[in-house]
Amino acid sequence: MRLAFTPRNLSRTSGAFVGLSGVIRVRGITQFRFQWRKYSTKEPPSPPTIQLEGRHYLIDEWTNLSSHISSALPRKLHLQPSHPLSITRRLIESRFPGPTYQYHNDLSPIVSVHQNFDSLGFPINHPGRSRTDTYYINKDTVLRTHTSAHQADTFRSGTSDGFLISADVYRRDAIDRSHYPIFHQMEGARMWSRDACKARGGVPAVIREEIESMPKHGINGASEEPLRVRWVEAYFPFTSPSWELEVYWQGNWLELLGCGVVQQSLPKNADIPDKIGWAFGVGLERIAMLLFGIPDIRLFWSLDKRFLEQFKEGEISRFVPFSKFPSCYKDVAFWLPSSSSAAGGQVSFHENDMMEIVRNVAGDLAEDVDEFTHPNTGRKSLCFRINYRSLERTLKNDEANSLQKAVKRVLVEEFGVEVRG
Ligand code: FA5
Ligand code: MG
Repeated sequence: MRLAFTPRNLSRTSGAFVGLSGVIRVRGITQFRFQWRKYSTKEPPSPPTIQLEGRHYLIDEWTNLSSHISSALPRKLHLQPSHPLSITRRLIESRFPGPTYQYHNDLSPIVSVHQNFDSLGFPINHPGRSRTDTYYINKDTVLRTHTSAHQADTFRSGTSDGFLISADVYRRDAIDRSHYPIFHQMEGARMWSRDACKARGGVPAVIREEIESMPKHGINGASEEPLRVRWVEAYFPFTSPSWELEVYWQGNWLELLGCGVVQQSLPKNADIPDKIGWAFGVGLERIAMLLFGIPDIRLFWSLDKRFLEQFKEGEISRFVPFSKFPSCYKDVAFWLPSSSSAAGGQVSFHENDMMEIVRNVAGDLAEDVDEFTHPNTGRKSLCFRINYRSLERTLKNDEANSLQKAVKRVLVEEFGVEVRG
């Protein structure tokens, strides 16, 4: 890892620094402001920390949080009453009534590696744990990658048989119209005592009975066509068997949720070994896109009145696009440096690093980023096509060119690549 920092503010009193703040870059793609807390010549400097939600966290070689991400932490879109994500959340909550189901909507996104991975049985070499996939605050602390991070604690608290947890989650992931590095999930789970169900025909019979009695709704969403859905067998370390539910959307299968029967290790570790249950984790943006006819996941983050004023608490309405602004495609092709010539040894480059660079440079002006194979050469180089497009205005070619120039600069300066075109 390469670390570089640009001091912004050095203050000096009676010969001793009392404060130092600036911007720290970990390979350019990861930058945030830091503050060294007060010290004098008598006191050794405190190690660098990052402040999130009012607390200081030590940073280390695992830290890979960008300012684009950390600045979104306070938004809490799922709690804004007339935002489509909150309307969607409330609609699902109304089908899972209390007191059986308790709702948790304000759990902090900052969780331990143990909560996010270990408590759910993720093996140590699971790709989801890598810094290319997960935002680490430091080696022990992450931004939750899924609401399942709270399953074990909520089962252990034992305050209700079922729960719904709605929250913002964070992942280094692809850039396209259905993926965003910050999105919202709702975790649902329900436990039954095997003994208590015996007299009523066993757990499956009791579940069937309960499903029959759940409140129904007649909502079809924004599409006039009947929805095509399919169940796909899946794998999660904490459920077995497991499935994912997909729907047909804009010409492709779009995944909505993962679910399954909770692995027995979870109730066992939560001191409720007699219990058995199911859990699901649904992407709230994906459901809201279908319900409201929202064509691009970036729109959820829009502060444009033309978006926000279309929605009312408790109402499902069809999104009316403002207008379709033109796209601006820009390609970049580059060779990675050989590991021997790379400063500091081996350089590894993951597709998600490209996504992170583009997000940091272009923010929501990047609509999608595709990796493709350059047709003219057998030699392996990396080629990406970036589609710049604003949802709110016409993007000028000059503006797209300067974004593209900035992306190339980060690639060269921070990853040492040789740009070919
Ligand atoms: C999970 O996150 C599991 N925790 C779900 C689960 C819970 C399984 C409980 C079993 C029991 P997955 O990675 O598939 O699974 O994500 C779940 C849903 O989140 C996806 O189906 C999709 O709707 C949504 N999602 C995933 N990545 C993104 C993204 N980058 N942008 C928007 N939505 C996303
Ligand atoms: Mg999935």
